[in-house]
Order: sequence, then structure tokens, then C-alpha cells
Amino acid sequence: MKTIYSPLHAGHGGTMELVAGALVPGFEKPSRAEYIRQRVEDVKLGPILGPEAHDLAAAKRIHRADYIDFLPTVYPAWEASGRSGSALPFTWPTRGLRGDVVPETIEAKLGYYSFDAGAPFVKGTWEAIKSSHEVAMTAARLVKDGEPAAFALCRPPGHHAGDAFMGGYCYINNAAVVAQWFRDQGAARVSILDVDYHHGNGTQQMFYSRGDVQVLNLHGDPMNEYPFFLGHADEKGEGEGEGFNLNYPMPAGTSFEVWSDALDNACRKLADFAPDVVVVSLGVDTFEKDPISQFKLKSSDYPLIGRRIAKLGLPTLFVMEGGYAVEEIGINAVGVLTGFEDK
Ligand code: SP5
Ligand code: ZN
Repeated sequence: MKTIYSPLHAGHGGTMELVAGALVPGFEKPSRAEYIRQRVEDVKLGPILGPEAHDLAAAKRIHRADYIDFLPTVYPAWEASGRSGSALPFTWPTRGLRGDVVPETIEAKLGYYSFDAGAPFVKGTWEAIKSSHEVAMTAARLVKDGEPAAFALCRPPGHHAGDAFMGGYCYINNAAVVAQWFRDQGAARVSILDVDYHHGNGTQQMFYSRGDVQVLNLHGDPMNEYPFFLGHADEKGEGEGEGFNLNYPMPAGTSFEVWSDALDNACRKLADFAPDVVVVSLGVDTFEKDPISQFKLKSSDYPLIGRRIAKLGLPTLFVMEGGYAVEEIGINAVGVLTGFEDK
């Protein structure tokens, strides 16, 4: 299968994040994408192509336009206000405060347009976000034009980003954007299968009341895992979306034996839905050695995930999400793809 990759991701680097009360170098770092690209070459998965130019119209079909328009203004505004380093929010309109007024200063806007302090901006962040969007759109076009599968090597990732908020290393929700784009191109139904360790709260939010895009999420139980405030099993969709959102929260320490039963169940629900195309939010932070996660999948398990997805026999777009054990991230992410191709 073809891989779409842009070197512009690398400008989003040198970020810091808060972990257990201390600022530490960000786990979501440029070497992640480089290890994956190298592995794609090493196993000869297929050609690696640059993205085509795509404007932000597709992103605005699913994100609020004012949110997308805000993103390129962040770092210039941060610098203009005399600050440097990582632009980060520190005040949020939570319960008891007003969430209906967009304030004026950059630090307040960052809080308005986020749900945590996990989506920092440095100088090259916007260009990286835009390139990640273009990578996803280019891969989507390949699948729309008849490729059985494609790999969007997106960085930064997307699944925590909602209609008008960033967070959890995510800014534009690439999987959600391409799912909507497939619908706009004539697909009657689209399924998003999110296998990242963390619940894809942004994706769930954007499609929660829709019956045309099915969202299936396998993840750490939000009672004790990030993003904590969404991803429970009783969240099944609402209105026309009732029954089209499915969550599979699992406890810390979950092995592949248990995890793959959930995948199998999700794949049966997906097959029943009979979508025209599948978008896989491909995170490999389920790996046993992931530094921020608690599942126990081994490198040899990842090809089996790809094989199970291939059994669906549907056009499939893989969109890169999380995975922070950088030395093995290529082996694990590309393992899913080779497993998919071996069938
Ligand atoms: C796309 C994606 O995978 N986003 C994940 C965002 C996770 N952010 C919270 C990180 C919490 C780190 N906790 C560290 C525990 C280390 N023992
Ligand atoms: Zn994750």
C-alpha cells in the first residue's frame, strides 16, 4: 500500500508537557514519524509519496470554522504578546464559568479552544498541523479513487480534537475529517475504528448524534485513564446516532487475548453496519513498553490486528494516531499494515 508522508511534521518539535506536576519533554515528538517512515522503507510496504495541496474546507465541514481559523494565529499572537517557548493554555471555561464568549487575549483563547494543556504550539506547529491534514486528505483521495488501502502517516495525531477544541497532542481530527469527506464524496456510510490506547473523545463527540458514521473505540477505561471524561461503555450515541457509537473500555494490564476479543466484537458490529469505507485511527500506544500507557500488546500481535481488519474486505484508510515507545513504533505500526496486506 502507499504511504503519504510530509517532512513538515518535524517543525512541531521541542514541545514540553506536564506529567505528574513536572514539565518534561513531550512524548509526542518528531522521531515518532521518522521511525515509522524508516520501517515503511525497510519492509518495502510500498511507495512513500508527499501530500497534495488541500485547503481547509474539508476540515471546516466537521470542525467549527472559527476554531480552524484560530489555529494559524496562535503562535504569531503568542510571540506578539512577548512570549516564547510553547504556547499553552492554563484557564478553561469549565462548569460554573461561561463557555459562550470568546475572550480576546491569546492565553484566554487557548483555554477557550482546548480541553487540556496537552496540545502545545511552537513556531512550526501550524505548518505541521496543516501538513498532517494534507497527508490524510491525499491518502483519502487514493482510497476514493480505487486503492484498496492507504496509510496516512499523520503527525500530529487527531482523535482527541473535537469540533472546536484541541487537546491530547491533537489539533485537527484527521480521521473525522476524512470520514466526513468520504460522505461528501458519495459514501453512504463510513466506519471509524479507533484502536489507539486512549479513547478518541473528539471523534465520538463529532459523530455522536449521526447514524451515517459509525464510531467504534477500544481503549483504557476512562475511570482511570486519559482522557478521563468520556469513553464509558454506556455512551452509545443519541438521536439518529443511537446505537452507532460503541465503546470498549478495558482495564490496565489488558492482554492481547482480551483486547482482540473486543476487536473481533467491534469488527462484527462494523460488518453489520456495512460501510463503504473504513477509517482506522491507528494508535500503537497499546504496546507493552509504551511509556504512558497500560496495555500489554506485543510486537507480534500487531500484524494480527491488520489481518482481522483485512478480513472485513472493505476499502481501508489507516490514519496514524498515538504510540510513544519510539524505538518500536515503526515495527508496531507498520506491523498492522503488513498484517493487513498478507491477509
Ligand atoms: C494521540 C494520543 O495518544 N494522545 C495521548 C495524550 C495523552 N496525554 C496524557 C499523558 C498522560 C501521561 N501520564 C504519564 C504517566 C507516566 N507513568
Ligand atoms: Zn493514544
